[in-house]
Amino acid sequence: MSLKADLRAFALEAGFSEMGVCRPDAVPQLPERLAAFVQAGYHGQMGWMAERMAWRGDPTALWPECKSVIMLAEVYTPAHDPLAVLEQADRGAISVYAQNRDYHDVAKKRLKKVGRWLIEQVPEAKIKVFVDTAPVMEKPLAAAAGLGWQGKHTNLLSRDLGNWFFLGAIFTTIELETDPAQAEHCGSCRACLDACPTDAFPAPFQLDARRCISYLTIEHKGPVDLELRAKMGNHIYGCDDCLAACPWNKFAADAREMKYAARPDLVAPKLAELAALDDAGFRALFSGSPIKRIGRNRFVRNVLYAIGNSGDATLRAVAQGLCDDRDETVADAARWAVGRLG
Ligand code: B12
Ligand code: SF4
Ligand code: SF4
Repeated sequence: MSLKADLRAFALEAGFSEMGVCRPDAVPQLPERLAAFVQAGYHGQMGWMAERMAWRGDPTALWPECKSVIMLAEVYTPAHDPLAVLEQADRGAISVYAQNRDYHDVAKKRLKKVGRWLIEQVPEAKIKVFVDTAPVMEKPLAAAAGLGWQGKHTNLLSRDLGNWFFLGAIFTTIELETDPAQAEHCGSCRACLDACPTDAFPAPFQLDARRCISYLTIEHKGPVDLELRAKMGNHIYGCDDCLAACPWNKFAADAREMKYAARPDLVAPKLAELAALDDAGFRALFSGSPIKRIGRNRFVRNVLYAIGNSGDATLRAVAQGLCDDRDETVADAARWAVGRLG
């Protein structure tokens, strides 16, 4: 077998569900599209997207020695219906990807394992591994590497995997054979666009992150606009509504990593209990989880927005108890929730 075929076999055995390869300059439209996104202000407070745009938009600038980009898919398909919790107003909805261990740690470990194997085969080669946080546009690169296509919800999906998968990248100085890009199979479907509670898609294939609940609950600091917080429902960390709507999930591959299997206490946690978390309680509950990153204050802010949207008058006292919270954004959210529950 060729080095690439052996590499793919090793990556699949290690737990990834698909692998593809492209050249670092495979998507010449990247700088222009990234610039259009940032110029429109769609990145909101994610100032890091506007910084290092030269690297983010062009992998050859990030690492000039790179000859191949190896893109890998790490599946986390839920075993339960992720939309069921949206019907339970006294419960919080945590997106599927955050219901157990942090994928940044899990996928990076696996990428390093695959990278080490590659170096063992070609000792003079160099590699760099990336998951999410580096200035690398993983979705268009994965599309160029043949892992799937960017759907109208902007995430990568494929006919074999559905859309519940993370992406990871290995950049290498080895020139591996590339894979053909896949055709787009969204057709006339617009289920994801119609499912979005906040109308965050200005057009198909484009997202205004400032309106996306995932951004609002995870990235946005300070109070959320009144118009948007009322549309957040009981989403308290991330959002899966557009992903869950996609008909290609009928063919979704099963998750292979038990570390992503939902923790029972995070599938539909009680808002009243989450609102009572102090710093220590928050850190203990979310140790090893991606949720830990946003800290107690932003999390409790989100929980209070969900309480305000619950229509459940029994939760009014919970919000009342936080109206004088030391964090001004939490106190503002609490007063808003009390007002909504009248
Ligand atoms: C910033 C970011 C966010 C932001 C902004 C999302 C966005 N769509 O840009 C926020 C916080 C909102 C977010 C949310 C989520 N994210 Co996020 N996020 C990222 C991150 C760090 C960068 C993405 C980026 O570069 N955006 C900039 C824009 C310009 O790029 P783009 O989305 O590819 O946009 C393209 C289109 O607009 C296209 N375009 C424009 N016009 C047209 C027209 C046509 C016809 C076409 C075809 C294309 C096109 O050009 C752009 C460039 O290709 C990546 C990790 C990484 N380093 O890549 C993860 C990543 C994209 N996120 C991921 C996930 C899982 C999520 C969530 C599902 C999490 C959740 N459950 O809450 C949601 C999904 C929300 C959504 N519908 O996108 C995964 C997606 C995996 C996958 N299968 O695609 C990634 C890859 C992380 C990872 N390593 O797995 N995320
Ligand atoms: S993640 Fe939720 S809010 Fe964001 S675009 Fe998808 S459906 Fe809309
Ligand atoms: S829901 Fe429909 S339009 Fe959206 S990504 Fe899936 S197939 Fe494409």
